[in-house]
Parts: sequence; structure tokens; C-alpha cells
Amino acid sequence: MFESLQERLGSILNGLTGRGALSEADVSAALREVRRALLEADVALEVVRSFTDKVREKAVGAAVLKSIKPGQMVVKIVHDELVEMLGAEGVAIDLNAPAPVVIMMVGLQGSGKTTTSAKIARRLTERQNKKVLMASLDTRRPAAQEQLRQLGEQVKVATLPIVGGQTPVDIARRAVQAAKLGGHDVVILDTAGRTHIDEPLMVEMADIKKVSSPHEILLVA
Ligand SMILES: Nc1nc2c(ncn2[C@@H]2O[C@H](COP(=O)(O)OP(=O)(O)OP(=O)(O)O)[C@@H](O)[C@H]2O)c(=O)[nH]1
Ligand SMILES: [Mg+2]
Repeated sequence: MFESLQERLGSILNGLTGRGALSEADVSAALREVRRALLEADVALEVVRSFTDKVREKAVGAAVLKSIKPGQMVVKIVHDELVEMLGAEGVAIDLNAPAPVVIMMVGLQGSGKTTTSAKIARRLTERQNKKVLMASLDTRRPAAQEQLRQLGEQVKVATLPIVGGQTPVDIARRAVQAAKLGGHDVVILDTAGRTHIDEPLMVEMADIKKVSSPHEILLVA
């Protein structure tokens, strides 16, 4: 989103050169594009409003550094504010619990849960020397479990053997059991996504949570 925004802002603001400070009109033109880009990215209207208000406050009258164009200055302010809004400081995954520590991955369809599971598994394995087991609880999308198995192979992290006909709750239970038996430090449960929040999904999530007692539940967005 930020890249497309940068392009759009670039095109409207390229014309503005050689001024000492950002004027109200410069900033307003840029903020129209920012608002549009955020709305297109499905950001809630209220959030968009408060975000653009904050950027306006910082940008109007801001001195433009000699070496850059006013458009680039607005982009920088927008970037800094986005970082601030999304959280400037990273928070480490909390593994401070008896092994196996269960991490449950949740999120809408296609948000990157499976990919992120593998990335986290690799990181924990390589940097924190943890023995990790990943399990796909996605019994709906064809080949979802196979997708995680292949990613596991790529990052050299164990995956729970695939058994046909099991429910997500069955698989969650089996994963925790296997991790206990196998002496794993961490189990990552990759759940199925949906296009929207629906009742069966929420019930399934609650049941998975009940049987696996995750120490961390990570929303992938
Ligand atoms: N550019 C980019 N693409 C990503 C990232 N993470 C995942 N993807 C891609 O996004 C697509 C969906 O990723 P998955 O990890 O399968 O997403 P998912 O949430 O598990 O999807 P479902 O299980 O179908 O709900 C794949 O084509 C990934 O390669 C990322 O960080 N950056
Ligand atoms: Mg997936």
C-alpha cells in the first residue's frame, strides 16, 4: 500500500519545488490521495480521519529539507506516522511457558498465515535454537496441509504427519500430543482462513483454543 501511495503522491507533488515550507494547499492535495489509498486498503473511516488529521498537523508548515522535494517530505511524514500507528516497537513472541508452547495463527483467508508460520518456525529454530513442530489445521482448502508440509521441508522444520479425515480440533490435539512426545519446545498451529468472520469459524477457533491452550494467538493481517 505504501508503495502505491508513494507513486501517487510523487505524481501530484512532483510539481511542487523550491519552497521553504509545506503549505496548507500542498498538504491537502497530498492528503486527498492518502485518504483514498487508505480507504482502498479497507482502513476504517474513523482511523483514516484521525490518521490524516495527525499528518496534516505535522506537515503544514513543516520545513522542507534542502535536499528533498516537498512531495518527498509529505511521504516521509506519512511514513513516520504509519510506523507510529502500526507500532514503532516490535514485540517479541512470548515463549515463557512450559513446553510445548503453543502458538495459534489466525486471520482472514490469504492473509499469510501459512507463510508466516513457516517464517516464525524458521526464526525460532535458527535464532533461538528451538525445536519446533508445525501443524496445519486447514482441512477445507485442498492441499493446504500439503502446502505447510512443503514449507516445512524448505525451512527444515518438522510438520505433523497428515492424517486424512481428521477435524481441525482432532489435529490440534494430536499436534500438542506429538510435540509432548517428541520433546518439541514450540508447536505452531496454522488455522484455516475465511473470507469473512462467520459463526462456524468462531466456534471452531474457540474449540481449537480450548484443546490446545495456546500461549500466543497471532493475528496475521
Ligand atoms: N508479498 C508477500 N506475499 C506474501 C507474504 N506472506 C504470504 N504471501 C503470499 O500470499 C499468499 C497467501 O499466503 P498464505 O501464507 O498461503 O496465506 P494464508 O493466510 O495461509 O491463506 P489461507 O490458508 O488460504 O487462508 C501466497 O501467495 C504467499 O506467497 C508476505 O509477507 N509478502
Ligand atoms: Mg493457510
